[in-house]
Parts: sequence; C-alpha cells; structure tokens
Amino acid sequence: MSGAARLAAAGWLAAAVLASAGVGRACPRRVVLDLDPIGDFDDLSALWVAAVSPELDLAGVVVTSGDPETSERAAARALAVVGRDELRIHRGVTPPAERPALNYWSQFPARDYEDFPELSRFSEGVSFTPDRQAGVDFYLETALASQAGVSIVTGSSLTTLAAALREADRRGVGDAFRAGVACVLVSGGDFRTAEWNVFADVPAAREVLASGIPIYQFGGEDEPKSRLHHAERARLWSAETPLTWTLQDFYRLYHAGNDPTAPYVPILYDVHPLAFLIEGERAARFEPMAVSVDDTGHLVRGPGTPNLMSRIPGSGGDLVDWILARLDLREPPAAAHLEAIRRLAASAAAPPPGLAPALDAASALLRAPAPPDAATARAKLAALGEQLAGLGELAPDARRHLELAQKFLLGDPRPDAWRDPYTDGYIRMRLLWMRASHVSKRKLAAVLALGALALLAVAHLRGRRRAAAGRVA
Ligand SMILES: [Ca+2]
Repeated sequence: MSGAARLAAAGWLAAAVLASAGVGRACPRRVVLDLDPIGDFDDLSALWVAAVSPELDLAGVVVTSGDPETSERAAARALAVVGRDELRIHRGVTPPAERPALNYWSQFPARDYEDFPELSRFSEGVSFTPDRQAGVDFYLETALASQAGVSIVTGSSLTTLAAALREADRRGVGDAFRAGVACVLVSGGDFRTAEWNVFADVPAAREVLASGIPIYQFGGEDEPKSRLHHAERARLWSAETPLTWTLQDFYRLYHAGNDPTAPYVPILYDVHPLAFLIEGERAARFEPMAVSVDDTGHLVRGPGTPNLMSRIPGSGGDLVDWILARLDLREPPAAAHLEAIRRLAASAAAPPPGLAPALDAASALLRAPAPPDAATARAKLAALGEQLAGLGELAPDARRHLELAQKFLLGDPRPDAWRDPYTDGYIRMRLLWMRASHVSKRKLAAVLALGALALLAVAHLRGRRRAAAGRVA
C-alpha cells in the first residue's frame, strides 16, 4: 500500500467512523470555497452564506470559471457588500473546452423561450485587481499549513482541485496535501443525468474521486431540491438589508435562468454543503459508495471499496428556511464592516486616538443581548463617523464600511423598491406568451386558418340544423 493509499484508508476510516457514529461533523469548519460565481445563481448564494456564518472560518475563495476575470469581479462585489473584502479571491484553472460527446441540454425539456441569464452583468463597474497567488498555489498553501485540516467546498467543476493534486505530487508533497484536505464537499454529480460540474471536466472528477480524500457528494439534478420561489424571495426582499438588495440585483439578472423546468426560480444547491458543515446530519445524511464517472459525465455506482459518501436523496429536508435565515442576517455583516474599519485604522500611519474607543462602543452594540434602540445606535455610529476623517486617504473606504454597517443594523429602505412579479401564475402566463411569440408566422397563419374553418363549419352546421327544425315545424 503506497503512502497515499494508507493515508487515504486512514482518512476514509476516520470519516466513516465519525459519520456512522452520527457525529456528522467530521469535516473542519475552516473552508475553501471553489466556485463559478456567474455560472448559476447558487454560487454567490453559497459565498454569501459562508461569508456571514460565524460558525465557518472562510480561508479564501477560488474561482473556477470559463470567464475568470468577470467571475472574480462578481465575487469581489459580493464580498464587499458583507464587509469581507479582506478575503482573497484566487484564480483557478479554466475548465477544458473539450467535453463529453453528449448533448448536455438534451437532458432537459425543450426550451422554447430565450430569456437567458445575464449574471455576468453583476460585475459591471466593479474594479478588482487579481490576486497574485493562483488558486492551485492557494490550495497547496492552505492545506499544507492547516493543522486541523481544511474543508473544500466545490460548486464548480473540479478542474482546479485536480490541478492542485497533480501539482502537490509534482512537488513531492502529495501525501501531506491529501492529509491537509480533510474533506471535499462536492455540489454536483448525478447517477441518472449528467450533472454540469462533473460533465464540464470528467477527467478532473475522476482524479478527485481517486484521490483517497474523504468526499461528500451532494447530488445534482435527479431530485427536487432547494429553490428560491416567489414567497421565499418576497421574505428576503422585505428584510431590506444591503445584502438582500444586492441579492435582488443579482436575481433580476437571472431572468428565466438555465433550467427550463423551473424558469425564474433559482436553485440553491451549492449552499447545501455549507449547511452540512454547520448543521451536520440535520442537513444531510450519506451512504458510502464505490463510484466512478462514465465518459458522458454520469456517476456510476459499482462494487468495490467505497471512495465517496453520497448524500441520501431527500435526507436533511428542505434547506430554504435555513438559507433564508442566513441571507437576512444583520449583526455578522455589520460586525464585519466594523472590523474592516479596525483593519484600516491599524494600517493608518497615525490613527486618531478617539477612533479605537468609538469603534469599541459601536462594536459593543452588536454584542448586546437585545438589539439596540435606533437612536442609541445612530448616536454611537455618528460618533465613530466623526473620527474617520483622521484616517486621511483611507477615510472614504472607512466611511463606506460605516455606511453599510449602519444599513445592516438599522435597515436600508430603498425608495424605488422593485416588485418581484414572478409568481407561479405570472410565470405560466409569461411562458405562454413567450412560446406564442416563438411560433412561426406560417404556423400562426395555419392555426388561424384552421380556426376560421372550424368557425365556418360550426356556423354551417347550425344553419342546417335551424333549416331542418323549420321544415319539421
Ligand atoms: Ca455552481
């Protein structure tokens, strides 16, 4: 047995024992998120949940995307709104252009409308300087430096993680890297359909599945899972925090989305692994399986030694309420913005002496057992604001953080609130309209002609019936 295999067996056994003991928390809460921020709605949702959840220690973000530059800017905008600008965003490896010889979209019902997502526009106007440390190097550094191990949550293809495995082997630290990655929690993979994150890079998925690292696989397309329906969105929009507004901006670019089975209703799949990290078996239960990947990107269950934990379909219930309760949190993002001011003050040449006590007084508001009354909170934040001018060229950035902290704490009403029209009834009508608008002119003429003929036939029959009745009388 090679060193890697021994490590893998030991790691696997530990995970299996913990899982079977019902602990469900075998995975460390230090997390690397590997996402495709503009690939679908749920990647940024996962980023936001991770960034505002006090239970998680987010080490950084890796972007694995076909459009890394735009994706990084989207992630930067998402982190800035919740005061987590200190988190670094590392460019991963772009998934290969070559994909299985399978028409991926043929797995879905025909899409007869063209209201496609424009999530890349979320990055418009956002400036971001790419981090010099690439995603692969960040993976290696984080896993090798971590005493207790790190959990990797992937919501994109496994391209960057597979490249990190290869790079670790090339540098002769493959075993240490595999030991440092305590868990890989994969949002994706499916047995009945080809799921995108596996489909987009089958060789990478095979490498990760063969790595010996404990893998938790969260399924893909073949069961109803968490979706953000109109009623749940309305709940979010009514929270009126800077995050829920930004989420609404993002949703308005989602349009009919990628999945023709549920237009205008975004998925929340990629958040599921985070819920498991925090809630354990309340969020998901697993069974060990020996799984391989076929040439079309389907997972295949086989005999042999299990190489992953596959989520039991339906286990853990509906996560939407849990996710909503994270996305409308107020105190953690407000505290993060105050921490950002503290960091700016620490980097200033000569911070004003009144700044630290004003920051402490404002931070104490958030630790109070009961929410502060608005007048007290406003006064403490105003006192902090007076100190910020002393930060010189850092002052505008500090003021931005203070303004957002206040909006999280005291509410952020928008005068031009958008009414979310996408109720179930509206979606049905809208689809009918879009389908009708795609009927060709020739088909439309044929339908109208048939209708006119039917009307003529009915009128003719009625006339004959009336004439017959007249003769009888
Ligand atoms: Ca994703």
